[in-house]
Amino acid sequence: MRFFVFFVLSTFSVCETSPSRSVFTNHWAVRITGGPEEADKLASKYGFTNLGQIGGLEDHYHFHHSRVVRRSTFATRGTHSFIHMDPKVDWIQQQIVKSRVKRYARSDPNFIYFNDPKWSNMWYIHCSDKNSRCRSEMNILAAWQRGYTGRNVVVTILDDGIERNHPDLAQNYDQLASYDVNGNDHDPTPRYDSSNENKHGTRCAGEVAAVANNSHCIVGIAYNARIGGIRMLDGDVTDVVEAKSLGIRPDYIDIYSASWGPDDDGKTVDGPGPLAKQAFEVGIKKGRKGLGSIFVWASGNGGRQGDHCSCDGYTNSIYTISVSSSTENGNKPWYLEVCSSTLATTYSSGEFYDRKIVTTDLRQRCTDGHTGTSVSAPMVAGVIALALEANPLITWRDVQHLLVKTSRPVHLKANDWKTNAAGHKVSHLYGFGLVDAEAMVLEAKKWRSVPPQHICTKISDRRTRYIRPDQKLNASMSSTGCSEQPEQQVVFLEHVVVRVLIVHPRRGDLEISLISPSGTRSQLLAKRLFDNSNEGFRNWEFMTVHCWGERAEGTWTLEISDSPSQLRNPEVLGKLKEWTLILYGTVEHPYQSQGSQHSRSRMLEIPSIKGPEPSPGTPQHEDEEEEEFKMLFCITAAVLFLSHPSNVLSFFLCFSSLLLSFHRTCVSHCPLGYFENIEARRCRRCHRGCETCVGHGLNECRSCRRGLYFYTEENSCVEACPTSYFKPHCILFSLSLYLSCCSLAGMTCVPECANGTFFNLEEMKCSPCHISCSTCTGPFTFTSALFCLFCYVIFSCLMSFSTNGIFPVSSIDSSIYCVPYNTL
Ligand SMILES: *[C@@H]1O[C@H](CO)[C@@H](O)[C@H](O)[C@H]1NC(C)=O
Ligand SMILES: *[C@@H]1O[C@H](CO)[C@@H](O)[C@H](O)[C@H]1NC(C)=O
Ligand SMILES: *[C@@H]1O[C@H](CO)[C@@H](O)[C@H](O)[C@H]1NC(C)=O
Ligand SMILES: [Ca+2]
Ligand SMILES: [Ca+2]
Ligand SMILES: [Ca+2]
Repeated sequence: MRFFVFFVLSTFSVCETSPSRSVFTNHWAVRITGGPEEADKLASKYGFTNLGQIGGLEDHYHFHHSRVVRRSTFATRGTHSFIHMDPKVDWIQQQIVKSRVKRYARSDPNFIYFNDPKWSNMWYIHCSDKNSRCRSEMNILAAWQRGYTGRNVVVTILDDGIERNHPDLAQNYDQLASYDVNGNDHDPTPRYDSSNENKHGTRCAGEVAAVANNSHCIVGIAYNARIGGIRMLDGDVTDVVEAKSLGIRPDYIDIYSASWGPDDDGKTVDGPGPLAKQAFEVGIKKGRKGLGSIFVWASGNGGRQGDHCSCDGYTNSIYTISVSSSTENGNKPWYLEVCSSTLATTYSSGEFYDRKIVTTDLRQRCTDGHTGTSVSAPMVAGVIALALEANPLITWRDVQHLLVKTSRPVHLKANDWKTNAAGHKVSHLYGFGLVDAEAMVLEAKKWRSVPPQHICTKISDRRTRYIRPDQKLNASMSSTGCSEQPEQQVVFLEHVVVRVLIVHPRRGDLEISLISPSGTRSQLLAKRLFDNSNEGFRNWEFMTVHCWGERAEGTWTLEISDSPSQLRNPEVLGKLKEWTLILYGTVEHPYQSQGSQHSRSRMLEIPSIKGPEPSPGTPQHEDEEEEEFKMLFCITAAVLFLSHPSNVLSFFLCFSSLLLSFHRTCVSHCPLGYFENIEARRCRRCHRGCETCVGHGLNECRSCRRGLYFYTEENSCVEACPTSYFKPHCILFSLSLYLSCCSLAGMTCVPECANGTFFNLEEMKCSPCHISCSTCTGPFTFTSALFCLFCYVIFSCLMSFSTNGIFPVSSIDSSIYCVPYNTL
């Protein structure tokens, strides 16, 4: 069967115009027994032309229907479709221009080939492999193809040094962007020891600016940028060391990338001291000749310890761009720290079977084992370097606006994605989502600086409020956005900071949320299992970016809850003594200053049936047919409504969607079912069944509407997964799939086994759990290596598995081992 499908495909794909689009053709393959005469008869009965037998395949005919739309994105309906039900037809299939063609499209003629040996392993930049593990949504290649490679931009890595004579760094190494704060000299070369402890800075530097096409190691994201290193982590880090490091040559260095911070132990609350704080402020005010230094920060690796990045004053600062990580499959990595100050995300490592990052390594080597959020800060620094090349005049705040505007959720999985009142999708795991280098350079190119930053501060009264374990404490404050003081007035929000003075017997028991006037809820603090401190929060500042673009005016509510752990006397109550709301933002709409010739470009239009906008290669028919279908559906809904008034909802929905399609509307984000065509500034329809997509072909889906399953191999949405493919992503069954599913709690991808049993991969059947588990996902053994692996998996699947069980520990290099809980 396969053979003739390809035969038909190759016959028709060559004469079609756009090989990258996957659509239904007006050709069918039919199996009819009874000879050519019978086939002819059936063809004419339903209005087809029989083009004869398909190659050497007996009883298989090629039918053509001239009155059916030649290229359509969905299976067409009409009297011809009744042939499907004719008993004389054994089998019939409308031909689709599908993945065969698509895969050729992947080796697109513009594809850049570099001779660097690890180029093919740089999965987060390009798709060189033909399998479905292709992940290129950071669009770095596309930014390069537009000519941006970081030229004339200077980046430095604040870390444990940089191997300046590394063959993949030497050419871009910049002495003037470097300093050794630990050694107090101008040479940031790391200190070598047998464990290669000081490899971190060199690894980060390569990600940003490793030299391209030099037959060595990798290609940096901004491979023509200048790269320096500030050696400051290899020694006692003090406030002075930090302040010095953050303030080195602010007029020369554009971007500072830092992948370090306070201990990620889940119990520390710490941030910049008074000098480092001043260094940040001086940097954003005076750096880059007044445009502001750009500080990029890793959000932290304390996920396993239940750390929350809001307790890290560096990532939490409005002056740093805090960056999170996601695995290649869009899963939450074990080290990820959740908090509301995270702005954007890049790919990084995940479980041991997920791919890691390749980069330059100490001793002139190359590694494919770079991991954690340390990966993500330099990646974003590289992407910002591309944007600064596109427009060197953007300010430190413009850079943050650009990231808010262009980062996307794509396939990053989190259960807290929400759309704020300004239309931005945001999550506590990933901020505004995966960075998009191409969108960054395109936006940067035409960007006009946002209006000046205003700061509106309001302090609560000094009334002590008790935090009772059984009841949430709600403290509200109404704000005018300082409308009475023009110098401070904020109408449109950027960052929001809440400073709290809380006295509490056990800090780790607290949870704090902030609800904006528009109803957006930011979690400022989550419970931290290991935080036993009785110090409370003494004027600690929590920050959220989740209200970005919303209006400042209205009632703000701080919600505090306390769930006493067994380690404390629940009779002792915590107290909120004072809180301060600090709103940052602008009076004018930040994007109105973009000027009239630019403002239109900020909007994407939803197409209408009146829209005279057939794009090249897109048949007009499909929209018309769909509208016709919609109209018919609406009429049906109207009739139903008239006879049964309880059907009012579908009637209403239908008409509102019809109205939407008749009127062009400007929106800041395309609705579900549409994708942004940036060049045409339009929202275009995804293929039917797709909820999100990157194009409107059948194989360009990224997620599916309810009731359909995402078929990963083909990027399409199907009603049922093919055999041996499992829901919800129709992935071929494999060990790594099985393990990765476990971290997607609640998703079924292995055969379901009864409670107390698990799916045994060796025996391919359900087997009983170890006696200690009520539920499990794997066997339980203390001897084999599998034990660790499954201990780990058990943990990711069953969050409650803790006190009397095994607790998994994992180092940053993903060597996984398990220890009994008590010994921790
Ligand atoms: C890299 O160098 C090779 C020659 O070694 C050349 O064929 C190729 O086009 C270069 N790639 C780029 C992107 O410049
Ligand atoms: C605070 O608000 C929540 C709902 O957001 C409510 O459940 C709770 O009872 C309120 N607490 C008090 C003390 O009113
Ligand atoms: C297993 O137990 C859970 C609750 O403990 C229940 O919801 C579920 O239906 C049970 N599954 C089976 C297959 O018995
Ligand atoms: Ca030195
Ligand atoms: Ca290289
Ligand atoms: Ca942390």
